[in-house]
Formats: sequence, C-alpha cells, structure tokens
Amino acid sequence: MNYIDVSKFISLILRHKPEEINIKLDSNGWADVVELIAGIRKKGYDIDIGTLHEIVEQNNKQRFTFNEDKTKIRANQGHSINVDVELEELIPPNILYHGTSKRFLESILQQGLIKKNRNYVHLSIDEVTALIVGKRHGSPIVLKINSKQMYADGIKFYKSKNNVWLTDYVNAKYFIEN
Ligand code: HQG
Repeated sequence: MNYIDVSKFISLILRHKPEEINIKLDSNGWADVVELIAGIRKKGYDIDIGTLHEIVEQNNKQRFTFNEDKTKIRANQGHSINVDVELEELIPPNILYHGTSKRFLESILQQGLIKKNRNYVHLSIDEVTALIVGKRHGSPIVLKINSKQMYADGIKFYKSKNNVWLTDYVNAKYFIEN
C-alpha cells in the first residue's frame, strides 16, 4: 500500500493542525493513538493500528515516534505549533547545510535564515539531503553553514530524533562561500 498521502496528512495533524480532526496534542506534542486513528478514518483514510505502525516504520525520514507503550505518537520535528518535543541539545557538526530555493536567496542573504512558520530553522547533515529539501520550493540552492563558529559563539543546536539539526536563527555571516 502507498502510504504517502496518509503520511502527509499525519504530518499536518501532528505538526501543524490537530484541530483539523478535532484532537489535541499535549505539551510534549503527543497525540493519543486511538483518537488519531479515529480522526483520520473520519477523513476517509482506511487505516487501523496495524497500518499506523507500518506507516511509522516505513516512513522514509522517520518522521514519527511512538511512546513506550505505543499509546501515543508525535512528529519528531517540523512543528509550527508550540510544543516541546524534548529535543537533544548537542554540539553540531562543523558544517551544516540548508537547502532552499534560489528565489529566496536575496532575502536570506539580507536577513539570514529565519524560522518562518516553523519552531526552528531546519538544517541538513549533508549536501544531498539539503538539495532534496531545497527542491520542495523550486529551483534549489544549498547554503553551507559554519555551525562550528555558531556554536563557538554560544548559539544552541538541537538534533531531532530523526537526525535533523535545528537552531533558532542563522545569521548570514555564518554562510561559507563555496
Ligand atoms: C526559507 C521538510 C526568505 C527557507 C524538510 C525555506 C525540512 C527564507 C523556507 C523541513 C528566509 C521555509 C523544513 C529569509 C528562510 N527570506 N526565505 N530570510 N529564511 N527562508 O518548509 O527548511 O519532509 O518551513 O530557506 O526536509 O524548507 O516535511 O522549511 O525554503 O527538514 O519532514 O523559507 O521540512 O521535512 O520553508 O523545511 P519550510 P524547510 P519533511
């Protein structure tokens, strides 16, 4: 079965709009699995607990996590709603990458990387991944970021459970020219 559509819908619910299916997330971003399945089914997706487990396991970016007894589920990153998903604060790799669209470049060079609607600026561990992220927005470009210097300057970095690096803001002075 192709789970892409339902998986995207679950991302929407768990990151941005739980109200779309009349559920609430707790302060740590957890949704009740039974409520989530019932809400999604009402929207016409034919899923049950078994398929939800498959969706979580097969997800190409490992976007979701169950709690220990699998009664709750949350998105690992990407939220726009104010939840604390208990991110790990860590020392970043020396270099991180951000994939974006060429049409945003002028503004990014002026303002730096801002969060826009999300809770963090999302950074990738390698150029290939960043390029894929950038393609979502149009003709892509990859920015190389001196995360080592940012960290040395006291800026905090977090790593999501699915290995996306997150920070609050990237000043344009930290971009490294290729
Ligand atoms: C851009 C996906 C103009 C920024 C991905 C990006 C990621 C600016 C867009 C995750 C700007 C926001 C997040 C500025 C930043 N001026 N544009 N000053 N600062 N931008 O979707 O990073 O597949 O909110 O470059 O893989 O593209 O959903 O962020 O192009 O990990 O799991 O504003 O979403 O993950 O776009 O993507 P987004 P993103 P999933």
